[in-house]
Amino acid sequence: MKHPDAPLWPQDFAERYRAAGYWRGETFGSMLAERAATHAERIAIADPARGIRWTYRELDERARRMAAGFASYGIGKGDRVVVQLPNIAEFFEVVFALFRIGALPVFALPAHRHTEIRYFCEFTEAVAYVVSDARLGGFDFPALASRVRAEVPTLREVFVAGSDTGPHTPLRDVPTEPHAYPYEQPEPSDLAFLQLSGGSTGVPKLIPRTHDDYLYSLWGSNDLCGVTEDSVYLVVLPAAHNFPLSSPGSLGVLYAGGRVVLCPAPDPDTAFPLIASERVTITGLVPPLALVWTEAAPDSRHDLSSLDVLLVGGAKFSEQAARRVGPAIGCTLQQVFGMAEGLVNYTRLEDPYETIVTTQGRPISPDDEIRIVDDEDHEVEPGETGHLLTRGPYTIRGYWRAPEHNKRSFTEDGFYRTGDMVRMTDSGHLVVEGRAKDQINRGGEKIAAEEVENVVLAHPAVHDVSVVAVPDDYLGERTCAYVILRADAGPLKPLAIKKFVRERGLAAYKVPDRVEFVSAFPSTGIGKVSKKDLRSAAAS
Ligand code: OOB
Repeated sequence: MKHPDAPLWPQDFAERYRAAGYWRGETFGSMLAERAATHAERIAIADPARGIRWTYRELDERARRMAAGFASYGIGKGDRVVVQLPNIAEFFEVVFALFRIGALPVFALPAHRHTEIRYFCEFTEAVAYVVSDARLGGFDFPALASRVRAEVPTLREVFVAGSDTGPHTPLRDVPTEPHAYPYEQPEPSDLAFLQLSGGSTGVPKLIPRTHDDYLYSLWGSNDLCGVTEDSVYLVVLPAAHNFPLSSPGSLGVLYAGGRVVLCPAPDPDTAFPLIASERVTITGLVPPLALVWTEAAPDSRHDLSSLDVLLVGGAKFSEQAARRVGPAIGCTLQQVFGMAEGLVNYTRLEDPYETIVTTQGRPISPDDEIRIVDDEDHEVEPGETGHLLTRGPYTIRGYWRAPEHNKRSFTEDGFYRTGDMVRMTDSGHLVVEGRAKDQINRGGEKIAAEEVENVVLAHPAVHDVSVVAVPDDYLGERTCAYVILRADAGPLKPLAIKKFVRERGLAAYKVPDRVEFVSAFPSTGIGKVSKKDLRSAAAS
C-alpha cells in the first residue's frame, strides 16, 4: 500500500491478511459505535480518583461531540495532534475523537519535556497539542505549551484538560453538536496514530499504525489474555504507551466490551485500593513495579483476589522475580515481550509453569514471521541466540518520514530489525538474551544513548561522551555517562552534567544516573568507542 509518509504493507500481503481475517475492515470509530450499541449502559471508563464513570454510550457520545469540536477548529483527516495526558478519562475522549476524524494522535508520554515535545510538534508539523493542567499532570504543561507554540509555526491550537488552562483553550469548551461540523471519516487501512519508538538514534522515531493492524493486535491479544466483556483492566503504566494501550490494555478491553479503570499513580497504596473497589481482573506492569507489588501484596489489607492475570513486560523479568508473583499476589503471571513497532509475544495462560517463568512468550499471530540471524543475516542453528527480525500483520514496514533510517531498520523483504537478541525454545517460545541496539532499558523506559550523548556534548566543558547501561537490581539497568572533559576545562562535578541535561529539557528518566570523568575511551579493533568495554567497566 502506498502512503506518502510511511511504507505500508505490499498489496499481496495486505490481501493475505484480509483474507486470513486478521484485518476485519473496522475503524476505531466503527468499533466504539458498535460497542455503544451492544453495551450501551455498561461502564467503559472509570476514573475513580476524579469521580468519573462513563458508559459505552456516554464515551461514544463524548467522542462524537469532541470530534465535531475538533473539526470546528479545522482539524481533520491526516492532521497530527500531539497528545500528552496523564491517566485520566479525557485521554479516551480525545483519542477516540481524533480517531473519528482521522487526525493522528502522536502519543507523547507525561515524562516528556521541552526537547521531546518541541521535536514531536516540529517533526510531525502538528496542528494541535493536548495537555492537562498542573493539578492533573503535576507539571506546568500549559507553560510548556506556550513556549512550544511560540516556536512551532504549524501549532495552531493548545487544548488543556483541567481548570488552570492559562492562555489556552479549555478542553471542556471544545465539544459541540455531533452534526454541526461534517468531517471525512478514515478508512480501515488508513493510519490511526503515531506511536513513539524507544529508539537508538539521536531523535525518537515515529511509528505509523493503521486501524486494521492495531485492531488486530487488540483482539488477537484478548484471545490470549482471557479478556472478555467481564474483564476489568487497571491502567497503571502511562496510558499512551503501547503496552497498557494494546497488550491487551485499555483498547483491547474496550474492544471486548469490558471496563477500563484509570490509576493515577503506580504505587501499591494507590493501585491496591482500586483493585479491591473496582474488582480489577487484569493489569500490566514493568518489572520494577511488579517487584514492588510482589513485596507489598502479602501484607496488604486490600482484597486483591479479583486479580486473575498480571502481565509483566517492557524489560526482561528475571526468573527469580517471576517465580514470586503467583505466591505473593495469587494471580497468573503472563510475560509479554512487545514493541510499539508491532510484534507482541505472550506466554499463554495455559502454558506449563516453567515456560511462564522462564520465557518471554510467543507471537500473537500464526502469520508473525520470526527470523533469528547472525551478524551477516544468516539464520542461526535452532536454539542458538541471534538477532530477532520479524514481519507480520501488525508489524510496521517502516517508520514515518524516515526513508534513510528505514533502509537500516528493515530488510529488503520487509522484516523489522528489532535490535533484540533472542533464542527460541523447542516449544517456539522466545527468550530475550540481550540487545544489539544502542539503547538503555531503564525498567521499561527506553533511552537512546545517542540522544543523551548529543545533549551532553552541548556542554561547553565536554569534549566527548559515551552513555552506556549499568546493571541494576531494581531497574534492571541504569545509565552511566562516561565524559572526557576539554583540556582547558576547569574541574566539574558529575551533578553539573546531570543538571545541564535536565535544564536542556529532556525527560527526567533520560538524565544520566551516574557520570564518570575519564581521560580516554577504550576502543575497538577499528578504533570506534568500545561500548562493550565501557559497560563492563561500569558494571565492575
Ligand atoms: C514495549 O514496547 P517499547 O516499544 O517501549 O519497547 C520495545 C523493546 C523491545 O524491543 C525490547 O528491547 C524491550 O522493549 N522489551 C523487552 C520485553 N518487553 C519489551 N525486553 C525483554 N523482555 C521483555 N518482556 O516495551 C512493549 C510493548 C507492548 C507490550 C509490552 C511491552
